[in-house]
Amino acid sequence: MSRRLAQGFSGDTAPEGAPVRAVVALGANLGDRATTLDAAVAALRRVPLVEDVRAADPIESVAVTPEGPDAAAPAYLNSVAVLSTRLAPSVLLSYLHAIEDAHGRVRRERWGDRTLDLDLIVYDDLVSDDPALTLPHPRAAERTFVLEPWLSIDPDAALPGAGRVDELLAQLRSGS
Ligand code: PH2
Ligand code: MG
Ligand code: MG
Repeated sequence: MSRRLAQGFSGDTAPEGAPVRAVVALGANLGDRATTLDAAVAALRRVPLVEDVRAADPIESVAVTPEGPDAAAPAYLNSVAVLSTRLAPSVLLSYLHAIEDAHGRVRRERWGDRTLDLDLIVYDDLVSDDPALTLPHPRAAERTFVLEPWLSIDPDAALPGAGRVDELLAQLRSGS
């Protein structure tokens, strides 16, 4: 766990209540995906101490499974929201889980089909290996379906510890 996370974020809010930037990835591959993603963004806007939510236009993507891309599985709609918050990361995560639950999320197998998935990708510049909330999200750097919508709303986006999103995306696309 990083020192800031250990010392500065034990309460419900960020230190001194200063707003920080957070990035949330949204995904859905069951049900009315577009309506669900719209509703999830609306729900994010209603979370207390969350402001300035900006969401990317959703993109469609082939389901990635532990065995690799699976074109036979229901395809995903993916988006990314950038927001400003004074919530501590663990509290923000709890709200994300509550929004997932409100949209009928059933937790069965890992990476299984889902009505709604909300992942906290970045919280300020925090780097943490806490298993309850690893930051940045450990697989974000290799997920086109996260990086592409994120870059569309923030051309200067960067993943702490991994680099600029435009460069990560270029590497993924060139297969390097
Ligand atoms: N999420 C997963 C597993 N696989 N594939 C795509 N295309 N999009 C996702 O959001 C996604 C996935 C687990 O969270
Ligand atoms: Mg996910
Ligand atoms: Mg998730």
